[in-house]
Amino acid sequence: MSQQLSLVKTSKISGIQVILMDRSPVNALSKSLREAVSQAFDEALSDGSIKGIVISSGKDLPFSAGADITEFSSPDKLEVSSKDNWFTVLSERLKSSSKPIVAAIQKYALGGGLELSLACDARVGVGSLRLGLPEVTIGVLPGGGGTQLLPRLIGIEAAISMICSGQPVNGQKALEMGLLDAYDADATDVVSYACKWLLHHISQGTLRKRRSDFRPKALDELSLTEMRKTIIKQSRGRQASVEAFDCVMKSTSLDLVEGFEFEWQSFLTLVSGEQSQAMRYVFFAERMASHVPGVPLVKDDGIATIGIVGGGTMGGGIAMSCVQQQLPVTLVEVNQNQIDHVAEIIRMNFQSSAKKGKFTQDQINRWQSMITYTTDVSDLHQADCIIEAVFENMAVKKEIFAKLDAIAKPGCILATNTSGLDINEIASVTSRPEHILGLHFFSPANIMKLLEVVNAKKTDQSILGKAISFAKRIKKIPVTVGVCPDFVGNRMLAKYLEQAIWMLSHGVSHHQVDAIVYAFGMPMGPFVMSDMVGLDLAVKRDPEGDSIVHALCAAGRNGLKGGAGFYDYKSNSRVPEDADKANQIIKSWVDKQKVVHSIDMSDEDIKERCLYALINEAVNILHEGIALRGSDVDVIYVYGYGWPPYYGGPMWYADQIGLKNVYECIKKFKAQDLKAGRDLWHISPLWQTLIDANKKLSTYQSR
Ligand code: 3H9
Repeated sequence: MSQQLSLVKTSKISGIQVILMDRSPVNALSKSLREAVSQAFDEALSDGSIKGIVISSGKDLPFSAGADITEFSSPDKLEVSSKDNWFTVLSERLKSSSKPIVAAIQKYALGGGLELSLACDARVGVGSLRLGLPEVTIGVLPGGGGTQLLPRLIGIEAAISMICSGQPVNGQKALEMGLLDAYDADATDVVSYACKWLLHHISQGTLRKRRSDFRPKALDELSLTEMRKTIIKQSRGRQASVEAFDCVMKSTSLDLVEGFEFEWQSFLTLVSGEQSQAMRYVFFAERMASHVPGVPLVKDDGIATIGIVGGGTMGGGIAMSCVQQQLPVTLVEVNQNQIDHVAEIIRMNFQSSAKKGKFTQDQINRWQSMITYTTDVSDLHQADCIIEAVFENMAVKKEIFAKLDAIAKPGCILATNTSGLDINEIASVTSRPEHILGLHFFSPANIMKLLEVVNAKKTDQSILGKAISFAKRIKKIPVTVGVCPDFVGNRMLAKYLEQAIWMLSHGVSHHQVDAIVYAFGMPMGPFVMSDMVGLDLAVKRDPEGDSIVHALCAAGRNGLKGGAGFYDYKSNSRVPEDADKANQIIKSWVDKQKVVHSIDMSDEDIKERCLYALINEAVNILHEGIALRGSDVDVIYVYGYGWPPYYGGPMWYADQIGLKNVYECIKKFKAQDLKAGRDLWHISPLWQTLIDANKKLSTYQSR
């Protein structure tokens, strides 16, 4: 007989009690779901006719995405001691249970979901699976016993790798490392698979009880110190990874109950800390970015085939992203040489990921065979979405769009990957501007998650909805923006680079700026980044200009790819090294500048000038309605430019400093710069409006 509890469904199969968690969409373990699971366990334990228990998820639902993150901001939902923490209480209760309990996992078991399964005697899974403890990615650590139970199951080193990186493993890997006891990639019915497995082991008496009664082998002192140093270096300021490491280490010296308590206190400290609050904000901001008022979100974008025009770095990367999600691509290049070149680059990129163990050779072969190359644009007549990815030249793009308009089938989405040209102008050469939009991928397009979806003046909103859904399908994070030169991310970046270069004229060195920005937490400073992108790109965009970048390029220093830019680079190295030649070029360029009044800049000024230039431009962008929300800007900066997620993004960061403080500082910089002969800060009236209303940038919505 089947019993219906609100969030849990139970049934009995051959003496096995099956408990199915049923909370859409991801089985987040909210307080109410936890209570329902507890109640179902109690009933199963007290029923004499039950031989064993299987816990799983309702049809089509994942096992669980872990604790309900929305509850982390309500202290009443979090208990003060591990003795009251549901996860660890349950873990202890299950340990003492006389009946074997198996977690039957489909789709994914993450965070508290995986911890729930670790409390069981065994774990089995079917189909494509992800198992992981991603807590550090939202600034906390596994607080449901994971740091104590996982090392006992799979060993210290493997547990550290999973917990401190937050990266999940797939089903096969989980089986090999002992995280799963049984796995069938081809099976579809996880409950019957688990029941069969459990009944077999009960009949044979071969089920081992959970291995929680021993302590994992400790690392020797030297390895421990080295490993901790590596974690500190890799985590770059993220407290949670280091705290998680320390918790895992405690599993070698504390018994389980003491270990749970140590872990829980660390969890409580982190969850109320600034880093986790910022990272949880980013988590929800990312999801909110897909919701645009007036844009219908579609489950099925109707896109089955993709056309790409241009097989440069961007076109090749976009093709890789599409085929990895089973979307066949037809790629157009100008001649056979170019086709051979792009095919080879794609092959090499896939191979290098295969060497790192990310993909199998079979997958790569299949993906490569899904790309058809051609020199004839009319071969794209069947494509459902065509992405133009040629170099940044308006005349060339217009010519291509006129051709695409002539051959594309009705309803086809026509997208340009321009990083900043006027999409309205591009659309104007076609008879169907409502089908035209921007898909601004970031380089390398097969790796970078951010995608600016550019809503042009005449773009049909249902087409925009399809483009957002397509972006998610190819595992990108879409943020919708309006048309303006450089859109959102690069427009902000231009002001940041402008400040960085301006500071050189005031006796600040490029090394100093880069070191300060890096120490703040960005992946690299503005000058290292410029070298990486290529200085010649800026010169191509503005050949008549007269900047430090032009001076360096004139001396043959185009950036990293040529081994020389603001810095020198050894062959095959990305490590910037001090370059006398560049220093001389910079010095003579600075000497030529007509700075009427030199400004004294402290390290703090340098940091603020860089960061506030970004923030100030974002406020202009929000005021113009080019970005919809402050949180969208933050998503763009975290996922497109490496802003440290524990500072939430530029808008969240400004809120923490206090908008009035940031505003006053910007006004001070503007006054200083005006006195020195330049007007670099355009200050939007939105600043004063927000300050007067005591509002925040991170929650601001422009319409
Ligand atoms: C934890 O477990 C702590 C424990 O160790 C100890 C505690 C004591 N909570 O991403 P999607 C929502 S910490 C609440 O669009 P997908 C999400 O906001 C947790 N809500 O789908 C969205 O809502 P909306 C450790 C959650 O298929 C909807 O579900 N776990 C949670 O692309 C659909 O999500 C994690 O860090 C949650 N845990 O991806 C995993 N998860 O529709 C976090 C999702 O209103 N979650 N929602 O926008 C993920 O990584 C992805 O959401 C997941 C699904 C891979 C699960």
